[in-house]
Amino acid sequence: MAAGEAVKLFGMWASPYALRVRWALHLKGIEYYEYEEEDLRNKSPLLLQYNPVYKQIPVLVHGGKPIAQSLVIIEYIDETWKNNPLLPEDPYDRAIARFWAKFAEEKCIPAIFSVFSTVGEDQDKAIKEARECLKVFEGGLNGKKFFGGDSLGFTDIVAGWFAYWVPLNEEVLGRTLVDERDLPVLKRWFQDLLDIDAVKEILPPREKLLAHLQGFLEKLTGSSSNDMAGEAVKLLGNWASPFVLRVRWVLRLKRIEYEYVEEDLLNKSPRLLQSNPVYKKVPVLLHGEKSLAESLMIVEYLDETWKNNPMLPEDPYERATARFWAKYADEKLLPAILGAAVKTGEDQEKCIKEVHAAMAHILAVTTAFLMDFQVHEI
Ligand SMILES: N[C@@H](CCC(=O)N[C@@H](CS)C(=O)NCC(=O)O)C(=O)O
Repeated sequence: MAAGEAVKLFGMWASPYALRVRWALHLKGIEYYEYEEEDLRNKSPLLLQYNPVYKQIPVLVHGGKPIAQSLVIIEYIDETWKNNPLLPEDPYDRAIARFWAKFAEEKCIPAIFSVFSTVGEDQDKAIKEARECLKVFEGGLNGKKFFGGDSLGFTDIVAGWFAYWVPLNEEVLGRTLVDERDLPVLKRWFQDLLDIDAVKEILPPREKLLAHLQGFLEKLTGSSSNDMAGEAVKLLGNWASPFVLRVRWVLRLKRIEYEYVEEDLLNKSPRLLQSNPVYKKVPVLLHGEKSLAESLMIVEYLDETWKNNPMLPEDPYERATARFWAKYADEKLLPAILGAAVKTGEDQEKCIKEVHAAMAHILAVTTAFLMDFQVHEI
């Protein structure tokens, strides 16, 4: 087949398998191909015709001939367009490149997948196993910058999407898989890959992919198998309220989409009075037909409804300890702080002492919380 024949790619924007093919085309400078975005829930007749065996994207059509399976496609591209070779010339080096690509495909992907499709203790086990697998994989770099040497090669193209997907999945889950301490070589390879213009130029948009992964992970882990998780979420709040802020932190950390409604606390809306008739305060969470008041109740409700990025530990004793300190902060520390701010004379002195005593207890816990959840981002 002449390299000059028409090229068409069937893909899906969030598919790492399609991305690898697009990277290969991009590195070869084949910019003129036609791209067909597939809706995988409603596949086009043409896709089914071109890939009747797997019925999957990516499919490359070159001069009217279809080629399926991303690894097969990449080798085809490399053999058809000879510039910027992805596989080395030497047969042994080619075999090694194929060996690591196969290892990434058959060992690393399922190991990574199981981290992001489990929760709790199963997830801890999956993280340990995936790290072991990735440790072996990083050994394949063997002192080189890329698997291909100084520039990207076949294995880099095949496994390079880990560099973008893994940190985003970590963000969604609130768990780390690849860190500097355990996998320093892989971490550096991630960074080196993402520094390459040809790689960066065709990455899917970060926020869009994050939202997509969030939905995907929820389906996988059943974390929103609770039917309610799909219902619309609204928050009645006030910009200056720390109680509202803590609910917003949790909504953000769990990447829950919601509508924010600002309340004027000097002129409360009928909706606020109706949804929180007992306290008549913000925050109020409206979820589907239900409404819920009191920030600590809301935080626990969100945590139980959306299981990703857990706020409370799994162990019952650790959960009780977390609730103990949260209650202490609200019932002891907060009144003392307010007292210190508004009272005078001896009463104020007493409150300041109480604040100091309370702070001494709570400081370590609060610091750990702030460090853990990077609340400064929100
Ligand atoms: N081994 C295949 C995997 C391709 C694949 O899993 N494609 C997914 C999109 S990421 C797909 O088309 N899924 C639709 C389906 O399986 O019905 C390859 O390397 O091309």
